[in-house]
Amino acid sequence: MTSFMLYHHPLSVCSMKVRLALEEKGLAWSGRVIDIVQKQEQLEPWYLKLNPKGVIPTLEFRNGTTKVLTDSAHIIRFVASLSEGNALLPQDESDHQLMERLIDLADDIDLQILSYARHPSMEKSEKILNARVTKSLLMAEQHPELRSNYLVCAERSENSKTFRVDKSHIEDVEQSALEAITFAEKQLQNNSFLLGETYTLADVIWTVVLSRLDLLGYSAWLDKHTFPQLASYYLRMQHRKSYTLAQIQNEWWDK
Ligand SMILES: N[C@@H](CCC(=O)N[C@@H](CS)C(=O)NCC(=O)O)C(=O)O
Repeated sequence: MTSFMLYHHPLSVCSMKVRLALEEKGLAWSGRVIDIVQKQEQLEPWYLKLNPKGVIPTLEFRNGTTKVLTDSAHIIRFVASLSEGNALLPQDESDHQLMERLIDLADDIDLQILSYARHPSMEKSEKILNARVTKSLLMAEQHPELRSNYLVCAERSENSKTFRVDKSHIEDVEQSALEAITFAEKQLQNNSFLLGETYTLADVIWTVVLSRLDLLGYSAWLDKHTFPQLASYYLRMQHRKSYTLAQIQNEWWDK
């Protein structure tokens, strides 16, 4: 029998992408919450053995043998490729290529750095990043076999601290997000979904991206006068049952 175990966090945008893919596919799954806010459980050695980068989400797919998948964009493509459940992939090859492009565009928006840059409390979010650096360095000493992984984790959080206050870096991220959004807006012209009249994996990832941009206060990008197609699409996506089931939550962590 097939089963799915997702290591995730309710408020993590990467986790939301996978939860929404699982719900839209109509698959039953179980989850284990990894506390990336207070306890920094993503840095526990047992978890690093599953996900060497020390990030969520991770999906364990059990089907006689166990397959461990990391990286949300990779996981959602895997989920969509399964024969069981609802179809989330287009039939046509040119539609498939367009879907891949839309997924890449959404995945390339660095929502993490925008989230750190726009967190309501710079102090509290800095505390989280500092806790990650401290724990990574401590674990690197205590677990020499995982030292190189822990050093990468420490560097990632250090980089986040630097880039989130780097105005020109944030402007570059915002500019590429805006280009992606402009592309999605054109795609929605006369279409119910990003690829036409059928819901696909591109809609999964874009729904989560729009929801995070909404939380981050990019209201001009979700405004019906600026991007009318996208604004009404976002409203429609929020009304899907999967949006609630997958807990696509517009909430800040540790305000
Ligand atoms: N490209 C990866 C990024 C994963 C990622 O950065 N996850 C965040 C949560 S959304 C995380 O685990 N952060 C904890 C940390 O950086 O220590 C994916 O999409 O899965």
